[in-house]
Amino acid sequence: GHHGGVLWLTGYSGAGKSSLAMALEQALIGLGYACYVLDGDNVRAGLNSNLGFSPEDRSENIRRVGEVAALFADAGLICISAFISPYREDRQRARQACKSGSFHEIHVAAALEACEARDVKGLYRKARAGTLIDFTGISAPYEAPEAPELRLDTSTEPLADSLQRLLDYVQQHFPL
Ligand code: GGZ
Repeated sequence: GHHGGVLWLTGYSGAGKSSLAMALEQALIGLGYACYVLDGDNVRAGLNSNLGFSPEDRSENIRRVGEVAALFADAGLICISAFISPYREDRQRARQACKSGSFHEIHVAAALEACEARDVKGLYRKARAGTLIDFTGISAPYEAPEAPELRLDTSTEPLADSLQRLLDYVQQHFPL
């Protein structure tokens, strides 16, 4: 069997992090990997239900997710985390919470313009209108990774191609 590890997806809202994470999880399970996705749906609803989107709350959100991801990796799973995680320092701290070499930063690098143009949930529109404050890319910062282990541009490449490159990456780094 494979060793545990963390695939840390970071990028704007609407970049495709959750879609990629879910599709990757299904593909990996089909190949015989043990994996689990952490995202806003299962973490912000429970463990982090007391946190919002202020800079402090985002940092605490990512600190806890980093610790949980490290635990899943220790348990032998491939933990796929899908959070904006806008601050470089917070992602660095998540990396340090994990065993050396087990943390893989994946920049889901869809351009902000593409995410805003799609605006699947209408959040960018609300952010522009000022009814949604502190919105990443519009009224809150996003610090792009400088040296991610992998970068996927989901705004110029079909999601299926990004998924395949991610799958190749995992199979290379986590031999069965
Ligand atoms: C950014 C927000 C905000 C603000 C609500 N800024 O596209 P979504 O809807 O489904 O994913 C976004 C999600 C971001 O939560 P994270 O836990 O990933 O953020 S962080 O890592 O920064 O802690 C978006 C929704 O929550 N959302 N308000 N102000 N995204």
